[in-house]
Amino acid sequence: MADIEEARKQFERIDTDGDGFITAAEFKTALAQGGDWNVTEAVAEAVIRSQDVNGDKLLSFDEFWAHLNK
Ligand SMILES: [Ca+2]
Ligand SMILES: [Ca+2]
Repeated sequence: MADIEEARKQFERIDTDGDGFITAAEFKTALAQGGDWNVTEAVAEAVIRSQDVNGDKLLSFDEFWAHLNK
């Protein structure tokens, strides 16, 4: 069971424009900052797609949280 406070902090760090949704571009930037420079836009999109429940190509906190608890 992940910690929801930690998850929220992590989510907010990735969601750089603070609109409450993580885009593929934001995800890619976050991974690059974490030192993972091999992640391309296509990979980031695939990761978002794999966690995106409602198909809007954005990751909401609920979707992010659900994935952590799988
Ligand atoms: Ca955002
Ligand atoms: Ca979504």
